[in-house]
Amino acid sequence: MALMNGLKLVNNLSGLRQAILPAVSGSQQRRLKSWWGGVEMGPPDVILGVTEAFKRDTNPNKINLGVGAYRDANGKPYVLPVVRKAEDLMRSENLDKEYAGIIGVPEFCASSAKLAFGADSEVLQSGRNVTVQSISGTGALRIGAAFLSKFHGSKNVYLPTPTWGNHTPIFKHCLMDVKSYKYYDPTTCGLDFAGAMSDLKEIPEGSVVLLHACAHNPTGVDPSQEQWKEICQLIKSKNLFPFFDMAYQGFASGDLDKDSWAVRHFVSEGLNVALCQSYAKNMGLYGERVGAFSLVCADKDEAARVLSQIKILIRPMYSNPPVNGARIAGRVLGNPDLYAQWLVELKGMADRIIDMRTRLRDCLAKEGSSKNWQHITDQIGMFCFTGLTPEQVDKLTNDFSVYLTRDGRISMAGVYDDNVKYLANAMHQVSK
Ligand code: IK2
Repeated sequence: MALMNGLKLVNNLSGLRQAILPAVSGSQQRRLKSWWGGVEMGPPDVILGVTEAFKRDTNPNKINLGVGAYRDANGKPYVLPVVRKAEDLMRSENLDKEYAGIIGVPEFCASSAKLAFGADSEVLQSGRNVTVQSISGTGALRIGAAFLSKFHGSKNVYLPTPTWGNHTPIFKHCLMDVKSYKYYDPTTCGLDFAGAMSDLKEIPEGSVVLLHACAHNPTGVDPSQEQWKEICQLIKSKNLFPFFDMAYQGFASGDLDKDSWAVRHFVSEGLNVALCQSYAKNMGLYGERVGAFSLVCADKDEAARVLSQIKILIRPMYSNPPVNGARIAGRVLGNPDLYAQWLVELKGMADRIIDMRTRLRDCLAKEGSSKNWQHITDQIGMFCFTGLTPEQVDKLTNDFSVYLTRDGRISMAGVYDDNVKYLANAMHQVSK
């Protein structure tokens, strides 16, 4: 009966349409056909577009070094055994699927702040941090940018050159004025410390400065602790606002405390920082989208007011974050046995990447390359900024099916025993 009524309704509607159509003009008819005829084709994403091109390639030797996603020693995606354990634990707890609150899973937020600022942090003890769950690191940046845009006195945000490709669009989306400061020196494939300091000196008071806490993406070049101290001093004296992006804690050196040294140093110097965290890389929770955004405030009262406003920003964005990944991370961070296991597995990933850096450099030498590849082992974290030119990158892709971004960045996490020789040969062929 319901079906019959439905069919009648469809017939009546198409009859109505036929009755109306001849009466409307040609241009109106075109409008009825399509709302989006004027929408132009956009360019593919510079990083994720590389994966799309890789998937289309039929060469059995093809290598994808575009996206920063860890692969095991056989080149396969890796789910940390500790994550599987946490999932088993969660299954046995027979959890419900209720909404989290706007700020996400509270235990996860507390553990995440502890991981970043340190268990004995004065900030946590005095309750002057605001920490909310976010849709991974990208979501944390998005919340932070939205908050700054609404409440910070200056709309200027200074990004290092180069920086992760998504930083500019995220801040622009939030109507911030995106500017840059020098960071990388292509002649040394290392840090342009003098350039960075002289640019930071010129930045107007109150501006936001984005800092990669560790394992700078895309260059793999981090300041030393002495250099961080100088940067911190300058930012403090110029009254700039430090905004940390920490997408790789533990992934750079294998040591979580060492990798958060810069953040903790700034806080210990009395700077009230913003901080974005991601568990995509260090816990391998890429698609679970687990992260956190924190603001260190002057006191508990300020923190309560800031939190209330962050909730007001999040609510119309996505209402509240997904619970599954945060529950996994929360268990790993909160259970001493799982935490201890995680440290071992995290170090294992960091060490494999460090080992592959040495292997790649050795293989290039064996190929007979006379170029100086020392930066491959000097750089740190997931990426190596090879110094290859866009033309050399094109040749790598077209002649050898090695996929990477055109800035010459390779994800070291995609290099493993079976492809390192092939890669070294290809790099040598295009750069000799
Ligand atoms: N911030 C930085 C500096 C990042 O590198 C990332 C992750 N980028 O990974 C993709 C790539 O460059 O190949 C993020 C933030 C945020 O990542 P997510 O949202 O996945 O946590």
